[in-house]
Amino acid sequence: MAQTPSGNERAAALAEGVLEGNRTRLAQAITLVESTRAEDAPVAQALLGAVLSKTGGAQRIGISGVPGVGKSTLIETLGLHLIEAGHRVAVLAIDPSSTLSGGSILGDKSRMERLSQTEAAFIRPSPSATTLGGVAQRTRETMLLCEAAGFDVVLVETVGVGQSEIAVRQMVDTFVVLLLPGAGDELQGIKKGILEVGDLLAVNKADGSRVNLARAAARDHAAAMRYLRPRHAEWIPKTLVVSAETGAGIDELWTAISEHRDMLKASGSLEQQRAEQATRWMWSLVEERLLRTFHESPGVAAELDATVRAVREGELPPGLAANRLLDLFGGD
Ligand SMILES: Nc1nc2c(ncn2[C@@H]2O[C@H](COP(=O)(O)OP(=O)(O)OP(=O)(O)O)[C@@H](O)[C@H]2O)c(=O)[nH]1
Ligand SMILES: [Mg+2]
Repeated sequence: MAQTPSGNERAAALAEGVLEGNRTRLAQAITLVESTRAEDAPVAQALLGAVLSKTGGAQRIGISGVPGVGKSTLIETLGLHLIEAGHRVAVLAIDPSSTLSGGSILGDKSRMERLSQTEAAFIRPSPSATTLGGVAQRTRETMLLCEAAGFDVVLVETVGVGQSEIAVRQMVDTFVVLLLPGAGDELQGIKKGILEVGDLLAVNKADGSRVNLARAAARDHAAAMRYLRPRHAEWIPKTLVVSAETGAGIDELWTAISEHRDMLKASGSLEQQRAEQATRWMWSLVEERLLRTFHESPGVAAELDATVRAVREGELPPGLAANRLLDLFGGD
């Protein structure tokens, strides 16, 4: 029987392939970091450790907005535009709805048909059937692998619903929020939160009969933005008008993304933001691991259901219940 390679050998071979920009190895490396098998975890971490010094080189951009706003179409148009300008573009997705519906993967690939056939692009849909935290963690690691493989622009698509958008905000340099034309009602409907995390707003579908509507929406959003406290003293989020379908305004969008990036670099905020993101990521991993260990602890597992029930029925104060569970955890 042939001897299977050790974890370290596997990690080293994959790291070498990734650093050479080998797409098959990159795909295998991503599958490894996405794996939920316990024995794969140390191999994945060894692999990430081996490529770490070659990461960080990409412009990391998040693209968010409500379902159907045109994120995938925009990524296709922007991606092709960037590749023409000599960039290598990786596209990742965090889609909490795909974990529920079994995946919008097919839809996304067909929406990015030309991009997915381009050698300078790499498209990786989000893994399904895990928690959002898990998906976000994997996407972050996938981003690092893509950087190590030489992709200099990483575009992360996420549906604009609360948590997933915050998860992406915390892994990118520039966060773009796409909006639909038609101000008024839409403006009311959009949570203030999504505007607060955006570095750039772009009203999409500004084509055909919607051009004027889109311009009006952009003006309204720009006005609304003035009431928000900017995330950076040096940057007032811009509002643009684009059409992912016709390509109108895509140049301007890229210029604005690059201006934002230049501002981050010149002010030292890029380094600071990435340092904060990395430490926050570490803490979220610590919290996740601690929580898992807590649930797996035999003492806790034996009492958990009864304790939760007692709290639900008002028989036990939550504080006391927490103390008891933690004592059980500490006693293991
Ligand atoms: N007219 C017009 N239609 C567009 C534009 N961009 C996207 N669409 C259409 O809008 C629909 C949704 O586009 P997608 O790119 O799939 O939107 P999405 O935001 O990725 O959607 P989800 O991934 O489902 O959240 C498709 O039918 C697109 O053809 C645009 O600029 N103009
Ligand atoms: Mg999409």
